[in-house]
Amino acid sequence: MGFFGKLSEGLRKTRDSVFGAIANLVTEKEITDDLYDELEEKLILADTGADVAMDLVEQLRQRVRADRLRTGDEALEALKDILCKTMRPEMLLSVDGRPTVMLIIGVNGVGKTTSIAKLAHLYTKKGKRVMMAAGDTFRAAAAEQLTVWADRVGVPIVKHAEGADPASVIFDAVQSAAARGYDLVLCDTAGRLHNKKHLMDELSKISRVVDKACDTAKVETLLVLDAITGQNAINQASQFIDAAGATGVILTKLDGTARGGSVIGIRKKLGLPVRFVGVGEGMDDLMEFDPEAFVDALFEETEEK
Ligand SMILES: Nc1nc2c(ncn2[C@@H]2O[C@H](COP(=O)(O)OP(=O)(O)OP(=O)(O)O)[C@@H](O)[C@H]2O)c(=O)[nH]1
Ligand SMILES: [Mg+2]
Repeated sequence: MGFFGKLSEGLRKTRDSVFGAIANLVTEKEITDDLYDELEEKLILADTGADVAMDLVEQLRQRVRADRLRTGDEALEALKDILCKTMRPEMLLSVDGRPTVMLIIGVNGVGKTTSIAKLAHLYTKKGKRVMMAAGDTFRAAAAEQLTVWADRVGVPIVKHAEGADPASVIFDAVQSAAARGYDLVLCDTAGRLHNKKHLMDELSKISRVVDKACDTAKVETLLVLDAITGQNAINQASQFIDAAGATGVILTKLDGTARGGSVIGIRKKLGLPVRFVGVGEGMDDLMEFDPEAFVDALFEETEEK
């Protein structure tokens, strides 16, 4: 299955439960206040969050008025455009550091380790030389889990004994990656719920050691959020972001929810671009986030009918 097929399949529940209905609503009804109210309700059902839903509907209202849109099809195109603009990052993510170091952070069980495997696979396919660092030294089986993935994807992994200092694992990995000309170091971290101070200390230590290991390294800190918990996760993320200096989001498990609309408001709510979305458990199931493709997939089937 190609990129679009996988994305489309991963968004099937969300499309079937809400966005198909939104497309029907907007294209089949007259553009009235009732329509806007219904649209707002449906967006909230899709888990965009109430404030984001209200804002999207207001933008659509203004667009319809300003551009004198008459037909439902025109209104739907306007809505799609508004959704894309809301999600579009200011800059693309590029792996051009020497090396680029991605710290993958987030609470328990959201999909950090699996996302590292998928990222390794994705960038290996793009011809990048990728290394993993087993920075979750807290949980007994964490390094083994990552090692299984490293073998499967076919990339090297740097790991220390359980209980070792995560910063020292990451130091070794970055130093080795720089010496051996690797492009990307993917660093796993522990998912335990940190208190803010502990988290800040640990992550600032990791940043310092990355600098020390290699002063040309470029760090991206990606916060993993689980789409199944959606708005709850987003609302609890700000503390994490402040403490960890996150630069982007990976939204996982979109395939497991009918409420995948949470992705729409992330940039606005957290001030961070969504960089990748997870749509399954396999190593091919992570997509670079592309707002246009995402919106097309959300509305796909309905348009073809
Ligand atoms: N359906 C689906 N499952 C996913 C996705 N991403 C991760 N998972 C599953 O979520 C579960 C937890 O994934 P992990 O990668 O171990 O999560 P983690 O954040 O590393 O967990 P801890 O290390 O315990 O904090 C696993 O069963 C994964 O297969 C996704 O995009 N879709
Ligand atoms: Mg893990």
